[in-house]
Amino acid sequence: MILKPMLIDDIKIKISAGSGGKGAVAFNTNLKSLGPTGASGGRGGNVYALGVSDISALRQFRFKKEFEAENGGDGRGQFRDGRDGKDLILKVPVGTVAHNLTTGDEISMERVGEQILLAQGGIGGRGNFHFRSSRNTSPRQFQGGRPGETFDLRLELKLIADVGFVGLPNAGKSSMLNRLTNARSKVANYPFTTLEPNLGAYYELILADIPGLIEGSSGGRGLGIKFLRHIERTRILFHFISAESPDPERDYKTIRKELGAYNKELQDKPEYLFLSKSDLADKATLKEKLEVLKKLNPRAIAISIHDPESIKKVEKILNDIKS
Ligand SMILES: Nc1nc2c(ncn2[C@@H]2O[C@H](COP(=O)(O)OP(=O)(O)OP(=O)(O)O)[C@@H](O)[C@H]2O)c(=O)[nH]1
Ligand SMILES: [Mg+2]
Repeated sequence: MILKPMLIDDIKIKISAGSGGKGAVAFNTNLKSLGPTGASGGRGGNVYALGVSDISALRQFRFKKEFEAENGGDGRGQFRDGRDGKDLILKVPVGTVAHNLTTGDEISMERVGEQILLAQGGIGGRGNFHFRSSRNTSPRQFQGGRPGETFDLRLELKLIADVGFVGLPNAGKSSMLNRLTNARSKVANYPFTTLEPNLGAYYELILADIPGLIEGSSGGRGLGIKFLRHIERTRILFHFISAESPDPERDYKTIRKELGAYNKELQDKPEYLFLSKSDLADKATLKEKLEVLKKLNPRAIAISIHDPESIKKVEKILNDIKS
């Protein structure tokens, strides 16, 4: 068995930008004049986040929790400014929301390659050269460097997918993801097979399969609330209800309720309803259950991974979404 490490999607770290270097106090000694030559300190390094496509990139923060950019160098004599501190660039997956826990500010990483400033380095202090004036030709003043910004940062990954798969456990979500894309989501005949979200690409559409939801998920039951965040930003929901279910309407309402309890907006997303594993029900029962679902959502269709015609229907829906 291949053990897949757990997806890290919510983690807290502390970041500190570098402090500025202090200004120097120095005088010109080799020339006749005793003019000030103390230069300024360098700027402290900034801390940036860089968007990457690897959704497991937050794993680097699992054990190491404190990250600091370099301090600026101190100013020196002979007008030599201190060097700037090196910036620190943290790679985070696209879809990460970074919450500054001190100010409450939040920023969202939307694109691969995008670089966002998280913490600003402190400016360097001025050396005595900058304090010279006609009245004070030999100043001894200088400034210390300013401290860099430092704060606790919560990094929360909310996958950015076009379509989110939702439903009770064992409804066939992962099977359909695998059928439609080249994903290898684990499939098995027991609830909670999927323990973390899986992504698959259908042409340019990203499909996200999340662990099964149950009554109380939004309050933390089962695999709980933890995964609902991953469908918050999907455009469209595919809702799977097994044709084996004794009461499809109840299943539907259970899931809808959990979605709404987590975030009302989830209930407003366009939803396609699928009566899944249709090959497992006899014709009459299937018809009856599909009628029930059609009353809830006129777009409901019956599907099965063993029925190529129904796969085509799902692909047609995806093609329409795509265009
Ligand atoms: N006969 C039949 N079995 C199916 C179909 N789709 C899925 N299954 C089976 O149903 C079981 C559950 O499928 P999964 O794809 O793991 O279901 P899931 O909704 O991802 O389940 P969780 O990850 O637990 O939420 C597996 O044994 C699949 O082989 C189908 O269309 N027909
Ligand atoms: Mg699954």
